[in-house]
Parts: sequence; C-alpha cells; structure tokens
Amino acid sequence: MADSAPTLRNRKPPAADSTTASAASPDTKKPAPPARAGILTYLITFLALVVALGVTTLAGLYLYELNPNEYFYPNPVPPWEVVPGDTPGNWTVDFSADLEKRDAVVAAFKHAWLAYERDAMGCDEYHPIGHKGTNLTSAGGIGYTVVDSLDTMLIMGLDDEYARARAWVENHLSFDRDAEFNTFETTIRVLGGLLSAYDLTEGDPLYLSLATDLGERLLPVFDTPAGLPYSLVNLAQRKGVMDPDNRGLVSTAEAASLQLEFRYLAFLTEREEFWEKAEEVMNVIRRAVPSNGLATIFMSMQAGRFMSAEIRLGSRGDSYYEYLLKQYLQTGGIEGVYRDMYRAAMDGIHTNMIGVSNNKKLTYTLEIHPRRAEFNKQPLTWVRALKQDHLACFLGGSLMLGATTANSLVLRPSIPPKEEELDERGKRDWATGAGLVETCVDTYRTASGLAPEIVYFRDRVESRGESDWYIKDARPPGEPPVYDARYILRPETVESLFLAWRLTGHPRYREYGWQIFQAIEKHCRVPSGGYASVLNVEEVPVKWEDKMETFLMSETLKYLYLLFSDDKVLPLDEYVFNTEAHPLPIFRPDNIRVGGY
Ligand code: DMJ
Repeated sequence: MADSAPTLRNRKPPAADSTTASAASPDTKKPAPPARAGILTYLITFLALVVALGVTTLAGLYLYELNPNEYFYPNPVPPWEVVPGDTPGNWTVDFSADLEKRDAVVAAFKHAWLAYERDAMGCDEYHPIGHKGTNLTSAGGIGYTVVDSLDTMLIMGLDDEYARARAWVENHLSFDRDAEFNTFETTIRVLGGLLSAYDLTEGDPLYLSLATDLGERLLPVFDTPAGLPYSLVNLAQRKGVMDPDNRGLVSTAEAASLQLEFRYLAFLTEREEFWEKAEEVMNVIRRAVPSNGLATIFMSMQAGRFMSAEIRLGSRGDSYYEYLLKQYLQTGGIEGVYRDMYRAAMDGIHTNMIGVSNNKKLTYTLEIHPRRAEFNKQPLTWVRALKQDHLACFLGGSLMLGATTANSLVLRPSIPPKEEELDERGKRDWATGAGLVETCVDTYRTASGLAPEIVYFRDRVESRGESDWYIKDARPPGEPPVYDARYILRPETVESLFLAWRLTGHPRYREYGWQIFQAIEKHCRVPSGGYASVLNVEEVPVKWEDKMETFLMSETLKYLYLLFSDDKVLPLDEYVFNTEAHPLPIFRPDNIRVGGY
C-alpha cells in the first residue's frame, strides 16, 4: 500500500502536455490557436495581474488601517544635523541672561509660592482655586511642596521666601509619619530637595540631618527577596510595603530612579549602606535586562525579573533611561557600566521605538505592547502603539546630553558639537534628540498653546491632509474632556529646551520656552494666586482642575529660569539634575567603594 500511495517523494512526474500527447494520439489533436487568440490571452493575463495587484494593495491598506501597529516599517536613521533645519554657524552663541524673561519667570514663581504660603503653608499639595492645601496621608505632611521648592528659591535668589521656607523646615518638618508614602516620589521630591538645598547652601547641616533621617527611614524598602524596593514605605515604622494595586510588582522607573539621591547621601555621610542598597537594584536590573536594552515597565520583586508589560519612555519607564545616563555622569564618567547600559538602551530604542511622522517628518517615540491572543495559549507577540506621553519629552534633551558626554570623542565638545567630535552613536542620538525636542514643541501647537498629556501619531494611511498627531477620543469643546487632553504643568519639554539651549546656544530654544511660558501664564495662572492644571488644551477659554502640582515650582519654573539665565548658573559639567530637577553636584566617590563592574 505504502509503495503505491502518492506521496510527495514517490509522486510520478505529471503527464506530458497535450501538444506532446497529440503526437501519439492523433484523435485528440486540437488545431493550433490563431495568433489573435494569443494576444488576447496575454492581454487578459496582464489585466488579471493589474486587478490582482490592486486588490492586494487595497487589502493591505485595509489591514493596515485595522491595526497600524503591526505594519512593518523600517526605523529611520536620522541624518546628522546640529539643529533641525540649521547649519552650524548660522547663529551666534550668546549665553548672557535674558533678564526681562528671567524676571518674568521669577515673578511667576512668586505668584505660585506666595499663594501656597498664604493658603496652605506646610501642606503636601496645593489647590489654588479652593485656596486650600491637603496632605498625602492623614498622618500629616512630609514637606512635599516646601522641600521640593527650596532649591528653586535659592537659585532664583528669593532670600525672604527662602528664609521663611527654611524656618518651616526647621520648626515643623517631621518624617515620623505613621502612614504609607510612595518610595519613589518621596525620594525624588523630598530627599532630592533636601540634598540640593544642602549643596546650594554650601552645607547647611539642617538639610543633611533631615536627609539622613529620611534616608534611614527609606532604607528598609530594599529588604526584599531580590533587593528591588517596595513601592511604598511607612516612614514611622521604617517598613517597606507592597503596592496593593500591583502586588508583587514594582515599576521599573520607580525602582531605578532612587540611585542619584542615595548615592549622593552615601557620599556625604560616608555610609556605604545607602550606596550599596541603591546600587544592588541596578545589579539586578543589569542581569535581567535583555540584550536589546529595553526594559518593560514592571519587575517581579520576588524573582528580580522583568514581567511581560509595556515598554515605554513615558509613565513607569521614563526615568529608568534617564538615570542610566545620569549615574554615569554623577561620578564623572568612572562607572562605565552605566554608560554601557545606557548605550544598549539607546540602541534598542533606535531600533524599535522611534518613528517619523508623514507630513512634518516629526521624530517621535512609540511604545511596544505585549499581546497574547486566545486566552494566553498563543506565544507572546509585541505590537507597536504610536503613543507618546508628555513624560517621554525628557528624552530629547537627555539624548543630546548623552551624545556630548557618553558618546563624545573629545572631553569637552564644542557648543554646538562638531560632527567629528561625536562617535556614530553620538551623532545618531544627537539628531534624534534634536528632532524629539521639535516634536515635543509641536505638541504645544494647540488652541491653548499647551501640550496634552498623551498624543498618538497617525499612520501613513490616515495622515493625508491631517495633522501628524492627535488626542485619542478627543471630545468637542463643552463636553467632558478625556484624560489625555490635559496639561498638568509638566516640565519635560522645557527641561529638554534648557538642555538643548545649553548644548547648542541656539536662540530658537529660548523662543520656544518663552512661548510655552506665555501659554502657562495665559491659561494656568489663577488671578488670586497659584497656577491650575488645564483639563483640555484644545478648549479655550480653558477649564481648570484645582491642583497645582509640586513640580511646577521644582521643575517647570526652574528649567524656564535656567533657560533665560546665563550659563554660569548650574553648569552641566558640574551638576546632574535628578528627575525632579534637583541639581546634585558631580563628585568622585573616593570615600565609597564603587561596584557595579
Ligand atoms: C516629576 O515628578 C518627575 O519628573 C518624574 O520623573 C516624572 N513626573 C513628574 C513630572 O512630570
């Protein structure tokens, strides 16, 4: 049976064609087709091919519309450009302060601070429309707003305001609060704020003593199976607490954005435990991160591994990438391990997470989402989401900074850097960074001149005649707005503008910053004092949410002030800014054992 069965192996060659057969069987012989019939056959075949091609293309486009994220397109390799659209030498680098604009920013800070001081002094958060403050927990405040604002007052030279704020810190601030606080937020805002104040006051012992107290209370968060920190901490009980919303998981950005603060505290106090605990988190991540350098936004605290979750440069991902570079910079470039991790991550981002829009050719960041179909039976696949959080706008300036430090061929690149001063990665990162800055500025081109919290970029089919990005599910003015449409006084774009300005000296960055500042003044400023968040950036007159985020005074107004100051204020080769814009000095940790190699 097996022998006679027609399998692929033993299948006989096909019968000879009819022309050949006709020689052996004259009865079946057919007349040869006339020449006209041959032309017709070719014509029909040609038409059929054209139709088939059309149908396939349309089907392809249809599928693309259904799921644009799965459509393959190669990532662009941006050309080297010092500033998009400009050639070097087209502008004069002049870092002198723009006093008028700088003073306008100081006036804005005072408008925010004085209202807070009047209505809510000492409270963690401020609600300028209701004229009241609230605390993060019922156990009492932890100086969230006051400490977050100290260094901005010192930098701006607001002596009277600063003196009153310091007095409050000295007389009222206590971390003996029996409640759960977010580990990351407490570290970047409060510990970071105290450490910056300590440096800028040239060693006021009040701040180091409070920073040490807070550091000790935070330290138990690292006592976990893998050494990754608990998301929450009870400051009075000195105990790490699992996040009830994400049991067993910690977000990557939150775990990997404590290091600048704990390392500087270790340096100041000469206590290695602060260094080691923070560094161990990075060791766990270094062992767990895939070779493409891309980290998902959640890690398992038990296993010290990355979970299948989104990969993004926005929420829960952002400052992981930011701190890779900044840890390398913080110790003056002696910890090559962080430069290597940073380079790997930027390689992965360029291969997988950068897109270019169709109309304006805007460079944007996209996200990668896991997808497991059929109730988890299918293998995991990854799809792209053309989504960019405002939070991701830190990356433009960060890439430019990384290009001139971690990827520079010379110790001190020119301003702006020359092509031959950067290695291949440096040129790539510089071009992408400068492009991202333009894109983030473009997202401020709305009815209010403020940028939305989240934008989506259009795929190539939808984009004809339409803008490059949009607010998903946006509702017309008058209807309740979607979450993505809000502007909550975020700093990331002005942060990138400040870095781009310091690294290029190009006046366009000051112009962009001024436009953004004016939009904040026009739409967020509450006449009776303070600034409010805007619910829909496309609806004018705007509607407010009654909240003034602490990062307005610690980040947004500080970066705007620095943008209009001269370049002697906090030079980039002497300071790294933590992710809440608290400047920390670059140091050589001679008194600390530096591991990580
Ligand atoms: C700040 O608290 C920090 O910049 C953090 O890294 C991200 N979110 C806010 C500002 O948007």
